Amino acid sequence: MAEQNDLPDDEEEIDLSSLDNEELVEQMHDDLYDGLRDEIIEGTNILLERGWGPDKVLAEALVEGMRIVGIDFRDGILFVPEVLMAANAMKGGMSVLRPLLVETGAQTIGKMVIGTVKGDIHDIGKNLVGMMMEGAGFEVIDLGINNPVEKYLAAIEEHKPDILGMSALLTTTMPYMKVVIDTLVEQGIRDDYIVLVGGAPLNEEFSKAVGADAYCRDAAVAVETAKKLIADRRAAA
Ligand code: B1M
Repeated sequence: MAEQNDLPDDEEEIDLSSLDNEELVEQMHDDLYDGLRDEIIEGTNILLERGWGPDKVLAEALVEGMRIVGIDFRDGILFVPEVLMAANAMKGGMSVLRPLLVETGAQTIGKMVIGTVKGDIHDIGKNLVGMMMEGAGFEVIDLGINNPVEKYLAAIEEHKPDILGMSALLTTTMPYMKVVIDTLVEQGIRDDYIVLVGGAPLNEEFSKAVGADAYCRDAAVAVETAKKLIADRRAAA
């Protein structure tokens, strides 16, 4: 019989250090799903102490966990607040790993510059996309909100990303995406980048009309699309 002060089974504290590696990685997937930042930081540190390389911890514990989150977000099982919490937990793990990854020079999947277009200050969706992309192993350079074309151009010149991502939430600001893409065309650099666009008022047709490579309905689709287009591009090269 359970003692009076025992926690119910699903609230029992788990001693992460008592788990073997396989159990710990599985537990970290669950903790990411539940947005438990402190547990993710602890699990990350335990795996590192057991001799795992930062790239292995990133791939097997964090990225794989966020992949599961991404699938359930895409399928309508998880919603924005839960994904933001998962992304925040992921960021906790990343804060431990980032300096180590820089040291070891581990390869990221690709690089993306992302920003909300000029005149638009909505950034919740963009931030979610950035976090999910980081979770999937991309390096993300976030330009924030209200970006004029010059800011995008300076950023792609400086960071040489694979992907330029733009977000817009207003019907009055979404046409600005065409201004940016037309400028890339004028400068003869359009094909140097994969251009992805997103935001609630956009759709596939709009994305084609402005000359983007793809419209991303949500953050999970952004990750899938980015991975696919980068793989296609590398295969073609
Ligand atoms: Co504003 N707002 N807002 N707003 N706001 C909307 C967009 C609106 C639809 C509300 C409404 O009237 N029903 C409406 C737009 C109407 C229209 O254009 N037809 C509107 C308006 C009118 C305004 C103001 C003009 C209001 C005013 O001041 N009179 C003003 C505009 C200010 C400006 O930008 N210049 C304004 C201001 C604000 C707040 C500051 C109060 C706040 C923003 C806070 C912030 O972002 N930090 C706000 C909010 C919160 C909203 C709503 C309620 C929610 C937006 C949101 O965060 N959604 C919104 C109504 C709605 O959409 N239901 C509304 C959650 C987010 C996770 O979804 O951003 O769609 P979303 O992102 C998704 C996908 O779209 C996609 O992935 C994300 C994650 O799955 N995605 C990308 C997004 N960007 C991507 C980029 C990619 C890929 C995928 O790149 C590769």
